[in-house]
Amino acid sequence: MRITKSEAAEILLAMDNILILAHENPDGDAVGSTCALCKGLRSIGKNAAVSLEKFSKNDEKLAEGLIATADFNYDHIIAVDTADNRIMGVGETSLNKNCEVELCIDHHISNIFYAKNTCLDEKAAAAGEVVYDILKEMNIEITKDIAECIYVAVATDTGCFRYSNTTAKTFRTAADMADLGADVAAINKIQFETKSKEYAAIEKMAISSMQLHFDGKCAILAITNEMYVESNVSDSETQPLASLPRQIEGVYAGITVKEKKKGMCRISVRTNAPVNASKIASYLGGGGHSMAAGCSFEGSVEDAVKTVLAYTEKELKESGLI
Ligand SMILES: [Mn+2]
Repeated sequence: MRITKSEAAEILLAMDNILILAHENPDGDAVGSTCALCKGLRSIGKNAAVSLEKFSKNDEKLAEGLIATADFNYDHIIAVDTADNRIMGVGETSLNKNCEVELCIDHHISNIFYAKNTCLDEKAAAAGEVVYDILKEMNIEITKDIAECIYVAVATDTGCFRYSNTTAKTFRTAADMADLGADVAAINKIQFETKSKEYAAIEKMAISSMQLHFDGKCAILAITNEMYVESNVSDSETQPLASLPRQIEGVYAGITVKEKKKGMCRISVRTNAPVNASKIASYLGGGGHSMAAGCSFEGSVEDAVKTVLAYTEKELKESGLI
């Protein structure tokens, strides 16, 4: 059932012993929004914890002390920033992806309504924005700690307020977080102005692998397993690679194929209007937003590239660009 933010607030107020999950490969929004919610719930005396799959060390400070231990007892499961339970990250728990989710808080237009209750605001730039609205409905005091989680969520999902999902409300949310004490300069430096040597090494290889197709309207990066080994980068650090191909002038579809392990690829699609990223990803069983989407692909990098290029060509044609 689709519910409003105030209904979500009521449901949360009635719950205790709460486990909070997010999608696999958790990004800044997934970590920031789950941790903000967890901290908010704990601040009013609820027993709550977060279970996440491996995330970037940039986000480690946000989750300090919140990760569910093996003996954490819960009565309710909440999922944040997760449009589809097939991409649910269950972390160290013994849960499976089909676990019964009582409440889903999300901003993906591709949400499949797998949860008992879904609070979806597809206009929100980040799940963190929705969590902020719900915490306010619950009259929870937003501490500096919570504000920093929400700021990370909103800043990372908008590429530091550069992507087209950024709205006036996103800026207002960010401004509120600054007012509430979030150290935005320090966070921006960590999130957007610092890269590890390992990441720098794979970025260099990724850029050399870039190819243009369809009259320069599509750029594609192929990151092989060998590149991961050579650079020694952790997978959770490689998320910024996805934004590189779309930065090329004239590109409408920027594709990144990452071979996480042999025969298993992750495809990220970033587009400029009118090309729809979610449509391209959905041909391969994935989804997301109109300008940022993703999917998995079983097969070699070469096959993944060939297949995603075919669907990209289809979408470029349907958009009247080629
Ligand atoms: Mn998000």
